[in-house]
Amino acid sequence: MSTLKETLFKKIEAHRPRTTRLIKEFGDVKLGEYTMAQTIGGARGIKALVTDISYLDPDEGIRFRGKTISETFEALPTAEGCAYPSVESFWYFLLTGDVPTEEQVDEVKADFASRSKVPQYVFNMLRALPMETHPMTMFSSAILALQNESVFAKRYHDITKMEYWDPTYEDACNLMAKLPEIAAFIYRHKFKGGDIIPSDTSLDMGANFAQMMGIPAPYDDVARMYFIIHSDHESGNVSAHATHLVASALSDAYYSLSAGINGLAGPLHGLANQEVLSWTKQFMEKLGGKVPSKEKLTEALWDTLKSGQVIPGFGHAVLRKTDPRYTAQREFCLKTPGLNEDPLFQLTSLIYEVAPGVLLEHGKAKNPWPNVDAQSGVIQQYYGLTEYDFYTVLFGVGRALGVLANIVWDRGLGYPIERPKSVTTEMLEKAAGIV
Ligand code: HAX
Repeated sequence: MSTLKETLFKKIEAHRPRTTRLIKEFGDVKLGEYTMAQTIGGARGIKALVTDISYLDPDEGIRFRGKTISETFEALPTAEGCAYPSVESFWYFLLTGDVPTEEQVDEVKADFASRSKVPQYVFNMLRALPMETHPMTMFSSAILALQNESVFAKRYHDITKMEYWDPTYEDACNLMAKLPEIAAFIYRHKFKGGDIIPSDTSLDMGANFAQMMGIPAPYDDVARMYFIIHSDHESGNVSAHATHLVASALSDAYYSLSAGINGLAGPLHGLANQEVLSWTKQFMEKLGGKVPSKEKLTEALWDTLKSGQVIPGFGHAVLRKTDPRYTAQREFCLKTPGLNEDPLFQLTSLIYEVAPGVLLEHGKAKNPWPNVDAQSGVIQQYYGLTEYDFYTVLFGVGRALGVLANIVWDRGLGYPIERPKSVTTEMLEKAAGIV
């Protein structure tokens, strides 16, 4: 058993009594009340999910295993010449809550290398899809096609409930080891005439992904940063919740992740990174590539709102301040010569100055500040990844880290099948005393 798996097993075993005790001895303790508006409004804010992997504070933003984004970057080991920690070290940290040693990170790298071979039928299936298929459809289909490989599905009838975490962990690692190559294949197949660059598993995930994409350094660091900051955002967001929900039926990690990726493909969720770039670029093209004045930008933002569209990249269901994932990417842009002068970055900075005021005046959005998606496309396009309908796939590789770590723990702690209760409109009217 690898150090990671052994450590994880010990942590799961140590954690189980805490969950069991809470259910047995304190199952009737009330966590709060909820309102009609919350029930109609997408279960907003109802405390109905448990995770110890990350927590989203409305004002402070995300903490992974108790650490903010900058604390996470600082704590995890960074290979020589790299500005960001390896994705492998982050995977160890997300699963166990422990900062791994360099030897432990090397072990994860070697383990991923041994699991990384993508079966040929996945590539054949992707090649058979119409070329105009959206990259997210390709990505989700490839994950689902791999379900054939599920260790959980094969072992399910031979193991007990408390052992479910083990094959789920195997499926999660097998998926994480393969997703970067699948993502890069989709990119090169769809946008680079099928000129595929083979995987080099002697490299860490960030460097290997950059080379399979055909983008030179420092894109390896961009990939590391990008995958880490997009990984987890507690359990209530659409992609995490969809993955958890499907896994709660004991569907394996392939079915579950594919469902989560389908949720990520919505424009109010992960696809917002594509929407931001398409909105911003179209606007700049109209102005002949120039950064607009504040007045012109204000006008364009109002035009978008008046046409009934949302301003992509702004607002959040939980956050009430600027998203620290936005800030982490902005800091990367500011400290990168060339990128800090890029017209698209300048326009994004101007939108940051203007859009919150417009949204406040508009008076609807509870949070007028930018989220993760407002900044991410700027970095990608600067490094030559201009095909913005691919951006959500990058988000998906990162998000897989978080949602897969979560479903391993879900199985470890034996969380049951999800089954919230629905009511009819008439029942709500009766509760309101109007019928
Ligand atoms: N532009 C215009 N209107 C907005 C808005 C925005 N950026 N953000 C919220 N609103 C509107 C909502 O549409 C809603 O309008 P109605 O009352 O007419 O339905 C109202 O303000 C209240 O919404 P809210 O409570 O502030 O926000 P929600 O929790 O309902 O929605 C969203 C959160 C992120 C979906 C929302 O802010 C939005 O649509 N933002 C733009 C899309 C986007 O950037 N999505 C990515 C979010 C981060 C993420 O998940 N990344 O993957």
